[in-house]
Amino acid sequence: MTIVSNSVKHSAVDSRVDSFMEALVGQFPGEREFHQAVQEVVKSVMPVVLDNAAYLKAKVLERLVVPDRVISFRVVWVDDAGDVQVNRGYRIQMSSLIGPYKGGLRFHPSVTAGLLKFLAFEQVFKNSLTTLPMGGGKGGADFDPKGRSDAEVMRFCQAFMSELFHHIGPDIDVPAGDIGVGGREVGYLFGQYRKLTKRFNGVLTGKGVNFGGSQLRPEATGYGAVYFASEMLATRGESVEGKTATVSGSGNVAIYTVEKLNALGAKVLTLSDSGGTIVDMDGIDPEKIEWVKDLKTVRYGRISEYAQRYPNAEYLPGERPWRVPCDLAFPSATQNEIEACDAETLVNNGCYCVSEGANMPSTPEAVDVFQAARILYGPGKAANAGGVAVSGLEMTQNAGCMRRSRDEVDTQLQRIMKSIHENCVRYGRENDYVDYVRGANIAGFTKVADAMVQQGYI
Ligand code: NDP
Ligand code: 2IT
Repeated sequence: MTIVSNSVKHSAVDSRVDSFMEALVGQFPGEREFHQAVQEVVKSVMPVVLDNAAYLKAKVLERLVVPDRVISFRVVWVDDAGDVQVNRGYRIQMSSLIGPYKGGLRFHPSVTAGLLKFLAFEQVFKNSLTTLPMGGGKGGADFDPKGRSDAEVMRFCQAFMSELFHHIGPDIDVPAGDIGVGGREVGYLFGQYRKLTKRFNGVLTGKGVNFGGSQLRPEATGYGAVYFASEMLATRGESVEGKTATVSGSGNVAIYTVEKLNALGAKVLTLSDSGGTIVDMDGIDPEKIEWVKDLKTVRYGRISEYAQRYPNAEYLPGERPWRVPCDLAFPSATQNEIEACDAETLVNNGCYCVSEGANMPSTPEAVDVFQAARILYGPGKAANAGGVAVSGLEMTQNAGCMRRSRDEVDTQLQRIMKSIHENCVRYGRENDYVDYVRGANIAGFTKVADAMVQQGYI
């Protein structure tokens, strides 16, 4: 690959980015998060594209922003009161250039085709970074699991899969979990797929370990985000041991981020949900995080209950964790949860390493604050790739009818996070600073763009 030649001037690059984005916004109006995600990638890779005649001729950027297909469907189910409910379901099959479509399902009332397009687009580059052969996709529904009974969640999953099964398969498209979709939902989805198709295969990842799931898949995203932070800190001769950390969210990614931070000797001060933040200056220790795991995955409760269970902790309704001073921050809830003012507060209070467990949790203005302050900033598509990487291992495990031990998966996960970090440094180093955004985007993009050129105009 050729890195930017000096002949490509910055102003020329900027104007190409502007005209590309203008066309995109015109083509896909109103899809704000999708525009945001594309702009970040296009800013990073435009110099590489302008310097590569084959990429220009093949119109790689213009093709990468249009999904292979967008599947949209009605999901009809009956709630516990006997009322008929109607939801919108989607699967965005973004790119299968380097492998079957791969990416999670999100069940949340905010889900739209545009929101899923941003996630599917990010997934293409993230999956490419993992070094495993996976294309990119994302799906979900505007179903809100909050307050729903187990039986309602099961009926919804069955209704959702009754349409989705037409479009997926172990060598076609392999969904997994995301917000609102964890082990319970994947189990119900898999059961319905099996009933409809009579097939037992690796069509979904994040399955229970007793029916083909990989060891360590639930832990993988959170553990991976901490391994990525460790790699970033190592570039400054440091580690997470003895550091204070803030974590947002209290779902799958947040819980296992805290678990790994504790194991490596850090002290975690916060967790949150859409209702507010809990601050525990004594640290959310291993016993407390076990309690949170039970709260969130067995009782489906709210994080405010933590402050009742542990009275030394404080609950801050309606607040995010970012004004609590810390060394390390792990945004692990949702997109755009760190705005510029939050980023300034974090940096001013001494935070110097941000590892994103969530997808696109920092606004572009917040990223500018982190990078201007020269802190270690690991964007989601690199830092949270451990989850889909272990999903990729689960796919190979299912295809080969074999099983890996927990230690084997953990070793692979650490190796993959290290290799993602190395690639970010390789493509993102600028004198004594690593721009992990640029590094991740260029490393993820080149592999996919080369595959596109090599496969012809299709
Ligand atoms: P969960 O559903 O397990 O947990 C989500 C957490 O984030 C909950 O605490 C939830 O609070 C909070 N949250 C969700 N939406 C909002 C919102 N709009 N405002 C404030 N808080 C919110 O999801 P995951 O932990 O799996 O996912 C978290 C993030 O990590 C997402 O960005 C996801 O895309 C990303 N991710 C997940 C991977 C995985 O393997 N699961 C892999 C890579 C990235 P509440 O209960 O109040 O809604
Ligand atoms: O955003 C993500 O990478 C995920 N939700 C995990 C996707 C997967 O296929 O494991």
